[in-house]
Amino acid sequence: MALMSDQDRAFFAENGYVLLPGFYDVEADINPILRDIHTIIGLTATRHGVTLERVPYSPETFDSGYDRLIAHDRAIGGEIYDLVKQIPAFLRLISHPRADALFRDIRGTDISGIGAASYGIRIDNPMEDKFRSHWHQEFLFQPQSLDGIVFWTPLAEVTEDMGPVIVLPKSHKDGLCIYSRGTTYADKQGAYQIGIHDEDKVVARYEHIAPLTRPGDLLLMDFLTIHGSGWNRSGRARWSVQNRFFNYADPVGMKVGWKASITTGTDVESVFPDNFVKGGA
Ligand SMILES: O=C(O)CCC(=O)C(=O)O
Ligand SMILES: [Fe+2]
Repeated sequence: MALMSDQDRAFFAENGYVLLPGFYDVEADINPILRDIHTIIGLTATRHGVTLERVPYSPETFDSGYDRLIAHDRAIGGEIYDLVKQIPAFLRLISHPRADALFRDIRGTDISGIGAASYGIRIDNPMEDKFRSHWHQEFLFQPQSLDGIVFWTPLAEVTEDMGPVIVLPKSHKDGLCIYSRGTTYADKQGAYQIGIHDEDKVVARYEHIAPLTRPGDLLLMDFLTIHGSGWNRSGRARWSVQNRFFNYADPVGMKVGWKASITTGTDVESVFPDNFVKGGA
């Protein structure tokens, strides 16, 4: 079976993103992750001595009790956030043979990579905007290869009010933006202080698209496509998987040395000195 139609391939090249409905096999690839998340929530509650009345596992109720657990103690949510990234079925998904083959095929390479700390499971809680990703291009924060691709896939159906990820079509064509630190996002922590310089003006140049997705669907985003989190105003956490492939054979990746995610301490201002406004202003 072809991994992607010619039409989707052309759409991705032109728009810098594409949605591939039903790319993964939900039963084989997604549900085992959900089952383990359900169990881990239960075990974490037990570890903290919290009694949770829970709906038994089903793909629709995999996070049953999670909302009450974080209402009791938000720090337990942080613990779960770290634990679910260690689920074997999740680690299988991020290096799924079909996903790897798709990346190699799109980029015409026979040597792909998965950057250190370049993958995870987002849990975007309702009304909690602190951990939203503001507008960015992946390559600045994951300096692995210029032609890298974000693979974004939901663990639960994403509805409009859950604040789907927002994509700016064709923004990849304008290259790596100029960024600044400590301006718009001066009140944020560490790497989150970095934002696109003159962000409002830049993002106003493009259309904004927020695709609705369901488990099994795969959203691809070019490493240069500007995107950001929506606002979750629903009553349920938005659970989603992010992983990324890069191309070792890309000359820009080779030049910068295929660096790990900024979250591991990569100093992106020294990797991209020409893409930062001097003096932070
Ligand atoms: O899911 C989101 O809100 C943001 C996702 C994102 O930035 C990414 O997958 O690279
Ligand atoms: Fe991103």
